[in-house]
Amino acid sequence: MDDLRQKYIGAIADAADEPALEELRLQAVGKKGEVSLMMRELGRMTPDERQEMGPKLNALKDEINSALAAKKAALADAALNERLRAEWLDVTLPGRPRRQGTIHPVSQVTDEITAIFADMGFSVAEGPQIESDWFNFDALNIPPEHPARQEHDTFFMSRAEGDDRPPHVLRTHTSPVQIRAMQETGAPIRVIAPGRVYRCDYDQTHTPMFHQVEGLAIGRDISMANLKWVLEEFCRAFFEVEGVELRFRASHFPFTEPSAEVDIRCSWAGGSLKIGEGDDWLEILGSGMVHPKVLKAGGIDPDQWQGFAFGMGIDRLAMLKYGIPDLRAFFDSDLRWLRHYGFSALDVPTLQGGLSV
Ligand code: 2NL
Repeated sequence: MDDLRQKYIGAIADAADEPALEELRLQAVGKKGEVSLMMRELGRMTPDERQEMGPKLNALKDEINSALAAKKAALADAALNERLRAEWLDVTLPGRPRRQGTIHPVSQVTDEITAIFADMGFSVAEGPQIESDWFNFDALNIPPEHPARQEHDTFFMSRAEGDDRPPHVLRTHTSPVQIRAMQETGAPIRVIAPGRVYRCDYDQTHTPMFHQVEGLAIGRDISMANLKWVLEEFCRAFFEVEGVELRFRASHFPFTEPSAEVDIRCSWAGGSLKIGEGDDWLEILGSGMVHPKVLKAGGIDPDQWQGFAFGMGIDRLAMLKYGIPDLRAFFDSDLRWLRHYGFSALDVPTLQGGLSV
């Protein structure tokens, strides 16, 4: 029995892995194991022999089982240590840099608007942000003493003493871009002019720089009916609502006659804005038939040509579409809030609606 003890305790200590250990367990204390077979012999012994051998065999069995358990634990420990060594990682290494940039909502909305009007045959015109007061005002039928000049809260460029060239201003609307486009292209013409404009004003709904898009369509017989269709198509595509409803309210602008302000049907129920349903109206743009004097300033004969124009605030459209409450947030230096509204670096503006003309 001492031989048996020596044999198994030694072999267990030397076992290389768990399968080897299991093999030893079966050989020693398994059903047909050496110790188990010896225990079966007890039945054939005399009571005295049994009295002596029984406890010894039980002790041997216990001893082997303990050695197996201890070796099993030691093997598991060694395996864990090996994993810890092999899978070691340096948590102090700097992280991989992540993309931080996002598309600005104003840029995205500008692209969305451009895509929609492009589908209706409008091209994009651009022009200087510093304009002569002729292009910004006179050409738009706003003569020097016109009250609209004051209402525009214009930023004037400073002039050196004795410099009496005509005053220049930061453009207060993108209309001068369209005057230039008319002068360059003549009629017929279909353009939109998106871009930055400036007015000396600052509160929750006004920033001194904001973005406007104006549109202009001149042809032989372009009418208010065409204006109405173009604006309805635009709103349907932009707000992604099939049943948009617009309301044209008579208004006044110096550069259009007749003029209309346009409201869109909406609901403020539950504190959130829904476009295209409900009993409320939201003003979204100004429009009208281009004034003959403005056509003339653009070098177009008002006896031969006519057309419509409209203007709207891009920032406001972005706020309405994406539910952004405060205009000033757009022009903060800290743009982390953009992520809250779902603007990501990978967002690519899409062609809206699939309009056809
Ligand atoms: C508004 C109103 C408007 C225009 C802009 C325009 C341009 C030319 C000729 C005639 Cl070149 N009109 N632009 C016309 C009507 C309204 O803007 O409330 N904008 C935010």
